[in-house]
Amino acid sequence: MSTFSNTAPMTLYYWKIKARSYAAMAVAQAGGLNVVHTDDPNLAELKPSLPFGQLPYLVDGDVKVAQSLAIVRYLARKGGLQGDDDKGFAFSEMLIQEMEDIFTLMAKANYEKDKVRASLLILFLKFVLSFSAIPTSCNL
Ligand SMILES: N[C@@H](CCC(=O)N[C@@H](CS)C(=O)NCC(=O)O)C(=O)O
Repeated sequence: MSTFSNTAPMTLYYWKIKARSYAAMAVAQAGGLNVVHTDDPNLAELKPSLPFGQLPYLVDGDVKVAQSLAIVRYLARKGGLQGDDDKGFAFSEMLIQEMEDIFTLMAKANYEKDKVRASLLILFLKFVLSFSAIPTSCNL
């Protein structure tokens, strides 16, 4: 998976699943950045070089970034997606944190063994998404 642009490719190490690298790839695509996503990285081999021992991990030449939200922000900055002013930057930050809340909820539902609780979490997620204030309160 990669986006189209002429810049030197960055590498995003993560498994090919829709989880902690997904937002980063969406931002890369929106910003026209050349990011190559690995398919099945060898975590044991990479681990000693990872700042916190975990993936995702982005390598952009000599810049190496761990932590999924730091990667999202790094790519948003490179792609010029953090807004042109304070208001735009605040909106960008809000969206990143909202995305994390939604991801956390989805992960909880995914790993929830109790089917009733899982269903409730999914219902709550749908409620959050359908009543999100973002489309009406921000006019970017
Ligand atoms: N706060 C970190 C969490 C990263 C994380 O939990 N990574 C997991 C995969 S989703 C991992 O690398 N697990 C393997 C391990 O901890 O050894 C982030 O947002 O990047």
